Amino acid sequence: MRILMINGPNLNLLGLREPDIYGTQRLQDLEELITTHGEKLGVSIKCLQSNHEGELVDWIQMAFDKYDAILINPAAYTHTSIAILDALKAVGLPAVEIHLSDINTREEFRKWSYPSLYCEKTIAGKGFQGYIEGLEYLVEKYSK
Ligand code: CA2
Repeated sequence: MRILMINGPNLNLLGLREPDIYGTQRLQDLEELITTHGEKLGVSIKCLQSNHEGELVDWIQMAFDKYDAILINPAAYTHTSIAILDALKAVGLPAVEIHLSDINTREEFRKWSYPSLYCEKTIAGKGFQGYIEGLEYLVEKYSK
């Protein structure tokens, strides 16, 4: 099974700013954690991050027939991007939405999520553990 993990804008700053909200670990730590956990589960993980909405859309489109599922934290585009929702719908792969912080207990504008209209699950407020849970969900449900 091949899984594409996509992280959106500003997540390249993980561990460098706002540690009270996003923790002290770096994006590279997250990517290593998920890759290693994927190996234990017998799946391969490709990790991508971009600050650009169109690039995120391109990668979701590219996933069609190359990957079996998508783990995505669209970051701020969660709350604004119909383009990312449309790309997920168009590609039709199983997808889980992850947020490091609990978007339901922060500002009002973070409560709305476009990708949640498509994603099978939204996991928020569990930090890196949320990505592990999302990965395990996809592997348990879709690994052949
Ligand atoms: O909690 C999450 O994972 C978010 O997707 C993170 C986004 C935010 O816009 C969403 O509402 C919730 C922001 C990502 C910013 O990442 C940073 C990481 C370290 C330092 C500064 C920003």
